[in-house]
Amino acid sequence: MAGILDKFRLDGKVAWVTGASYGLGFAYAKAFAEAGAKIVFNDVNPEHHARGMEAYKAAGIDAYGAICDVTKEDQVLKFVKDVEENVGPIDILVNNAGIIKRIPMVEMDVADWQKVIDIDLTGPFICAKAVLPSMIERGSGKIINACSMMSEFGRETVSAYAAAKGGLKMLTRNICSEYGQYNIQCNAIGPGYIATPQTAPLREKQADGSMHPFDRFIRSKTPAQRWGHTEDLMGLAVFLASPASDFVNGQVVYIDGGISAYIGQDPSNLDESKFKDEEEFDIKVND
Ligand code: NAP
Ligand code: GCO
Repeated sequence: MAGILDKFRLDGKVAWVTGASYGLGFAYAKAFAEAGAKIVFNDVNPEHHARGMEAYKAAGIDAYGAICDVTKEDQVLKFVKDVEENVGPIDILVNNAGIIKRIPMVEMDVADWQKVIDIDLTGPFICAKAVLPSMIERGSGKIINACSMMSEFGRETVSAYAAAKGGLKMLTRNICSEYGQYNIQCNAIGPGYIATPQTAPLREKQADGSMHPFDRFIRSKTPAQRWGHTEDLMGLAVFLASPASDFVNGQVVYIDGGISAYIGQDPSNLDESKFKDEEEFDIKVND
């Protein structure tokens, strides 16, 4: 008799995580592998991709990886065709690849705006469109989008990113609405502030060795007074990729340590001596 934990297994499934050489994407893929899935991933930076392949190997994961830019539909269609030929049809897509540019809106070039929109919103459209026909034909599929606190809240300097992540929330709901009839579930993970290369600039120590003002700020907005870690998100990723979530559709599940439920406290009240330094990363991503 199958038990409840079997519902969280991914045995025999092919999971594609975009932008998964490191960061949250790597954590999602590692969790899927532990649940039994075959992992495929893509990236754009050849050096990062090579490091990613090594990291999967070191973790005992026989991942299929390729260089593929999610904003280029021809590259995505070739990637999906190669995966179907070499691995099998894609059962789970995680639209994880994403960038951020922190620039005051009035100073932001249209080119910078467009790059963020292309990668963070159009990329998920292109990748979902590439896998949906096969999911429809097979009568099942899971699509998980990478939303964000910025799917709900704005903040200074992240106009393009917030617009993209807000749009991605609605794309999630629309894929649910249009394709739920084919037993396809499209949901989103909404992480809070997680320690990865993308957020490393927000934690950099100041010249005098003191805490980055944003680091102190975000801890004052988080009940647990800490940054999230990639491990914190792995359980939710497996849940949304597995049969355990077959009746969950069109949802953004926020996993933010309580930020979205808490008005926050005066950052000067925080006892900095309690804080542990976050992991440092040697991968620098664009800002
Ligand atoms: P990250 O450390 O910056 O990693 C981003 C990944 O996306 C990298 O592997 C990067 O590959 C890849 N990528 C960028 N542009 C691409 C493109 N055009 N085609 C294919 N891959 C591309 O980011 P992260 O912190 O792990 O975040 C992952 C996702 O979660 C992002 O969508 C982010 O917006 C979202 N998110 C993050 C947080 C957080 O606090 N960290 C919170 C909420 C949501 P290369 O290295 O090859 O460029
Ligand atoms: C920022 C951060 C955030 C996180 C994440 C929060 O500059 O505010 O980069 O946007 O990346 O999206 O959920």
